[in-house]
Amino acid sequence: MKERVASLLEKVRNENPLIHNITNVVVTNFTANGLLALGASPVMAYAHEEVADMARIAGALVLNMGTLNAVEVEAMLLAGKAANERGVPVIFDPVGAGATPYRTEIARAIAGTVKLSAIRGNAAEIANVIGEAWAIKGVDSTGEGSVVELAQKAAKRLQTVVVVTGKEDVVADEQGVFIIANGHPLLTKVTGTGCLLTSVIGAFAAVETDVAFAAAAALACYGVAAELAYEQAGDNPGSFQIALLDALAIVSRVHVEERALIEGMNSH
Ligand code: ATP
Ligand code: TZP
Ligand code: MG
Ligand code: MG
Repeated sequence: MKERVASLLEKVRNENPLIHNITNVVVTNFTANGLLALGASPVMAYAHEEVADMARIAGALVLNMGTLNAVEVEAMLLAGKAANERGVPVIFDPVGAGATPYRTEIARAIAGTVKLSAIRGNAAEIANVIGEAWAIKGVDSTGEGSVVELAQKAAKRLQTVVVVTGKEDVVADEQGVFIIANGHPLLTKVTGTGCLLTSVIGAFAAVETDVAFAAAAALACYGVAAELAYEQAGDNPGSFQIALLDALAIVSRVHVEERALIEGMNSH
């Protein structure tokens, strides 16, 4: 499986997919730089007049509601519809779902209107999208529970690939589950590391039709990159943020084959 993950990383770099992001104001620049470092091609486009055209030519569309407002939500729905019509994979990050009634309502509306290839969030966000109680404070998850069960339940309910991240990451679809144990706690001290990850999943889904495997591969490569970044930067969040961008550029087949902690329990 690690060889297949490494090959997919190389495929992202070889194909340099265009990733259309409609994302939040906190993470826009970091997301663009992270995708570039990885070897993908980012574009941020929000105008109602152009989102459908941009989504149609993208390898993947990433919708992130971190700093949502009515105009942006409409842009997401327009882009999502165009992507669905053209078979472009759509990845959704329901940032802060459950923190306010508006966020929860919009997250459910997007998940119910756009045909998603995958949804990625922390446990609280995913739980809130499907109406399960789970603690959330601002955009950070605080709850505890069976993340595997939650991911499986959400995959069934939403009829899509569900990615729940935290200390360990879980990818679930109706066929089975992947668990990925790479990463570093310093990822929780830099804002936007979850949002960038969602866009990285978009880059992998752009070049692989098995979206659950694409997501698992993205998580493993991203987690290994975070480990390399920590070795460069140590316990310094500012340096770690930059080191993560550098690590996304250098993470290689050898790193993945040596370090990936990925377990599959399914037929993928
Ligand atoms: P939150 O707002 O809860 O931090 P998020 O959207 O930032 O959520 P995370 O769940 O933090 O997303 O996931 C982002 C990345 O950080 C993932 O690669 C995940 O594996 C990693 N990560 C999160 N917590 C830890 C941890 N304690 N140890 C190692 N890696 C972690
Ligand atoms: N507030 C609204 S969006 C956002 C903040 C702090 C960024 C969240 O980024 P991430 O990747 O979920 O940590
Ligand atoms: Mg985080
Ligand atoms: Mg997040």
